[in-house]
Order: sequence, then structure tokens, then C-alpha cells
Amino acid sequence: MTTDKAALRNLAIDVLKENDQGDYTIPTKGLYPFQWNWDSCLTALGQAHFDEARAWQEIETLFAHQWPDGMVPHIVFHVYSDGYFPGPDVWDTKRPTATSGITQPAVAGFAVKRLFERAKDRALAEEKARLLLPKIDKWHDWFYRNRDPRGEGLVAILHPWEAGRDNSVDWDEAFERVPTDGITPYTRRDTQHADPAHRPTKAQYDRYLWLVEKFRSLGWDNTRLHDASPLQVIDPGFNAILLRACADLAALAETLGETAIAAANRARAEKGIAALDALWSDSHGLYLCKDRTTGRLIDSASLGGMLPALADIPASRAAAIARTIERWSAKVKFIVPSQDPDDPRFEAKRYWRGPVWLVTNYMIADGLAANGESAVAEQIRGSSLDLITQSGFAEYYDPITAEPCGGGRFTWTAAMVLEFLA
Ligand code: 9YW
Repeated sequence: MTTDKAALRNLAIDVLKENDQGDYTIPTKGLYPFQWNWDSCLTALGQAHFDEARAWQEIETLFAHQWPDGMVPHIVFHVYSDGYFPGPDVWDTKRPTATSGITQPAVAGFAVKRLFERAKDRALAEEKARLLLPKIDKWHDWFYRNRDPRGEGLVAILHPWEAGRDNSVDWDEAFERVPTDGITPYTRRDTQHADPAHRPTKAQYDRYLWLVEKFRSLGWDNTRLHDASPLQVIDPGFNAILLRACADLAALAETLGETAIAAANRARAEKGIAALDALWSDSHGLYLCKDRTTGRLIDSASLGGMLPALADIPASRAAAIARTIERWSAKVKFIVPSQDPDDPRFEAKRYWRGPVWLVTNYMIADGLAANGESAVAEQIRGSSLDLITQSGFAEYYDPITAEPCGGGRFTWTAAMVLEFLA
């Protein structure tokens, strides 16, 4: 593929337009035919480079499906398609428009502040930011009420799909406690669209489904799910994204004169940043997940532990993360791999157990650049664009060979290219 910036930009815009359904965008045709939560918020950043109104619409559509309790679901099933499993009938959340029953990383606050700051159409930006502000605040409040019931300052994910890093090594240990007996027999669809060797295993899928069926049996009542779930993991990446979103929402609210929203989100961010430090691992040079059910840190060095670069962590921690990336980059050709390449559980092509993803690259690079680690940030950006020119707009890439993996013509990958080129 071309290395010419303008040509690359146009190719990225083509991917976004191809997957555009009018007021929301699907991640890719075939494999993922609905609207995904964090995909949409990051996609909006790309769309804003050529159509600001369309970018705002993307996030507005997502929030139109916010649950009455404040949760923003991870999938909105706008139009029925049997190409994806588990579909709306399995989730059975009984929403007016079908949605899944779990959430995803809270990038909305971060994306909306960024859209607002860059907007050329100031009147539109103010109108949309005012509309979204209370909704995002309600979502943040939902997180701490339902996923941090004892007020520790950090929230737990109850399902690997919530973290957005479905089959990461991070969940292996906790997954051993999730049973598989009694699940309804099912047929996967993902392995019909993508190479099964690049996807989660059957043992993992069985557990994904057991959790869905468990939560469904509790009527998707979020006041009950946390304590009932055998999987409660405090993911530093997930928390850091939420904490950055809280800080960004506080700043945006301040600008718009919404002082109560500003104060609430600033307090969440400050408490969470202080609590996050307990997840730091000196030996790995990054943050680790904590298993809330055992109270122990999980010994897995993944990119989830580097995403805190995006939040307001101490500069010394950000610098240590940059050094860890330098160490990892000596072992693979393209960064940032989703797992430490020296870890025996590393798998170069299997989804979140090794491959490089442009969205996580974007967030890590952004955080490192803001912390003065511009050389490593630039290295991540360079690697990302090299992968595109060698292998196109794939879902994810083998960090050793650059082989494109998963789905093709992928929306958020293209959106991140527009960001990296800007
Ligand atoms: C699934 C859409 C989603 C992403 C997730 C990623 C994958 C598969 O694709 O999930 O079935 O939900 O892991 O982060 O949002 O691109």
C-alpha cells in the first residue's frame, strides 16, 4: 500500500465511509455487523477529520441507547443480523432496541473533550457537548456505584468482553473459576468470518457464554451482578481510560459552567489515580490486574498495564512504561504487542494475546507523548503506520511478521490512521 500521506488518508476515509450505516458505524462487514461502544467513540475522532457533524452523531447514537440505570451497553443491535453470535436473543436484555447487557471501556469522555477542543464548528460542538455531558456523567456514576460497591476507587470488569481485550492472558487465572456446565449449546460465527487460529479458544468461549447466561438469569440487574460474578477483575487499562474520561469530563464541564458535574468527576479521578498505584509492578515495569475475589495481583504483563500512560499517573511511572516498551520492542518488529513477547503464554496471532492493535497504540502513544516520552510515542506511531502500509487496515497484526489478522477493512484501525496522520 502507498506511503503517501494524502493517499493513505483517503484510503482510511474510504474504510470509514464503507462501514457507515448513516448514524452509526459497524466495526467491519461480516464479522461485526452492529454498533460497538468504544469502537464508535474512537471512530468519531477519525470522522471528525472530514465530517464533524457525523462524528458527533456517532456518539449521540450510542448514548441514545444508554440504559435507565446509566450503563452504556457494549453492543447496540440496531438492525437484526444472524452473522454474529451471541446475538440479541441470547442477551435478551429486553431493551426497546436490543443491546448487550455489559459495558466497554469508557472512552466517551476522552473522545468528546477532544472533539470539542478541535471543533471548527463551535456552535455545534457546544450544543452536542452540553447534550452529552450529563449522559456521560451518569455512565461514570453508574460505574462507581455498580462496579466499585465498596468504594475502593477502582471498578471491576465482570466479563472479559467488558475490557475490550477479550482473550487476554490477564483473565486466564480468574477464568479457571468460571464454570461451563449447563450452558446452552451454541454455534460460533466469528470463526466462520476469521481464521480460528486468530480467535479465542472454545474453552474461553464457553466461559464467555456461561457469564452471559448467569447475568441474564439475574435479569441484568446491575445492583446484583457484581457480587454474583465469579469474575471480578480490576484492569488497570480499563480503569485508566475511565479515570482519564473523568478528568476530561471534569475539565469540559468546567468550561461549560456545569460545576456539579465538574466536581463529581474530579473527585472520581483523584480517588482512582491514588488507588491505581497499588497495581504497579516494579519487576514488570507496568501495572497489573488485580483479582478482586482473591485480593491478589495477576502475574501477566500485558498492554492493559501500559494504558495508564493515558491517565494522570506520576511521571516516573510513565517513564518506566516507556522503558518497558523499549525492552519489548527489542523482541518484536512492530509495537506494542498485547502481551510481553517473553511470556510463554504470548501468541503472536491470537487476538489479545500478542498482536498489535492500533487503538491501544494510539492511547498509549498519546499518553506517553503528554508525559514527555515523545521518542517512544513516535516509535509507536511509526510502527502503526508501517503496519498499515504493509498489511492494510486489519483488525490487528502479528508483531513479528506484520501479518494482518482477524477482520479486514476495519473501522477503528482506519480512524486511528487519520489520528496518527493529523
Ligand atoms: C466481540 C469490535 C470488538 C471490539 C473488542 C474486540 C472485539 C469481539 O471486537 O470483540 O465479539 O465483541 O475485542 O474490543 O470492541 O471491534
